[in-house]
Amino acid sequence: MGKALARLRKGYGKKLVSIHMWNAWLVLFLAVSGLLLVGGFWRELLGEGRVWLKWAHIAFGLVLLVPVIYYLLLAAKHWKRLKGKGPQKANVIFVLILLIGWIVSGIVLWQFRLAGPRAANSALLIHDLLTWVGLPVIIYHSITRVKWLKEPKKRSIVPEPGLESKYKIIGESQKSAAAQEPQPMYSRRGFIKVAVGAGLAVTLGPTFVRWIGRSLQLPGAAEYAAGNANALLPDPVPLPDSAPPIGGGAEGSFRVYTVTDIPAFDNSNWSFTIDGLVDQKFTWNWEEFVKLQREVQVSDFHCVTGWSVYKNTWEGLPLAKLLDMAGVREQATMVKFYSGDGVYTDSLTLAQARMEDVMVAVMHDGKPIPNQLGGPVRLVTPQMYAYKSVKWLNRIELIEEDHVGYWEQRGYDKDAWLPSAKRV
Ligand SMILES: Nc1nc2c(c(=O)[nH]1)N[C@H]1C(S)=C(S)[C@@H](COP(=O)(O)O)O[C@H]1N2
Ligand SMILES: [Mo]
Repeated sequence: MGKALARLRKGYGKKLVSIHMWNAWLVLFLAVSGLLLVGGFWRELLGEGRVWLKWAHIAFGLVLLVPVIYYLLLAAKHWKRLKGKGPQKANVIFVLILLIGWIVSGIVLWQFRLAGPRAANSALLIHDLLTWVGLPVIIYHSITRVKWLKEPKKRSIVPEPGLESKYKIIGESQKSAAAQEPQPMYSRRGFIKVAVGAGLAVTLGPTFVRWIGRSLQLPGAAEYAAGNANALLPDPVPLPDSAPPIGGGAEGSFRVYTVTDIPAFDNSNWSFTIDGLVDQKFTWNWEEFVKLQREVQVSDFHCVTGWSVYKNTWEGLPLAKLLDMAGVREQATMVKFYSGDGVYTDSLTLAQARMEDVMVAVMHDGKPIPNQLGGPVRLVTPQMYAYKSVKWLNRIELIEEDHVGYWEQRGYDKDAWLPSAKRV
């Protein structure tokens, strides 16, 4: 009877140790892959590999459910063992909230199409926030609790004596040394903990503060306008619907995305061309371009990574009107968009391009679009994710064959429709 119980308890301790180990490796992989995925620098460097990394991140994130569920099955028992150990209980709860929060928000981000933009938006914030809180804690935990710093009796996962040799936590020599003179061991541990904590605070602190700043108070319209490096004259004069904006002013903030340096334009280096399979090709300079008849629309703007800006009042040229001006030839099937950054492109089918809300936008909420946000002219495709919204748009080409855009070459879905879109 006693033996059976010992075997049972032995198996249980072993299980906890292996759950902890699997969990640690998974979280390490997820942290590294996650940081590579968000880093703008790595985005470009990874190229096509980014797609694989994203899928691996999602797949291993789902695998993380295994140790979590497995632990939850053993939790009642572990909980009894932690009786009286308040800090360790708090620790377990913290880790569970962290892991479950990561998994749930990760699933929403993975299934952003089903979840819709608002849910994806919150999930992104939660996923990031948990990373910012959780990662430093985990790094601290891994460094300060490495085996040689640990005294066996203080471990929260205590294998039975028989397992001690198998999951060796502290070498024999160290163990006896610790037993003989515990004082220096403590102070060294204490010192290392403080050092690691300070190191993390110094290295991660500033980035964290910047992230909070960016998430909670992204630059507003006024700040972007102040930083606008475009110098195009004359300023376009807003239509009555634009100023004040009939949408009441955009809600939310744009995150500046670019795959190149942010370009700036003036009258000497800016022009707008529509060419390819058209009856009449046009090239306008700025003075000519601002004279073309504009219209106003209010629409939401959704980035596929989860953030949105609602109720934008855009003023510009409906793409369908531009296409009609140029006269689309019979053979044309696709519309290709070029950015003045010289790198970014995307395309729409003719039917998509002719949707009434697809706009070559010149103004946002009654003001010229600043260069950080793609001004003087950007494409707006309210029913699709914003990677279709080519910034610094300066050329539209009618083509016969398909064109795979910048992010689509790098794995974004060719199908950029929002869940709510009326597909054409
Ligand atoms: N030229 C160019 N256009 C672009 C991008 C880019 O990197 N370069 N990013 C796209 C993506 S993924 C998004 S979400 C929006 C972001 O627009 P914003 O930078 O004005 O917020 O621009 C889209 N158009
Ligand atoms: Mo995006």
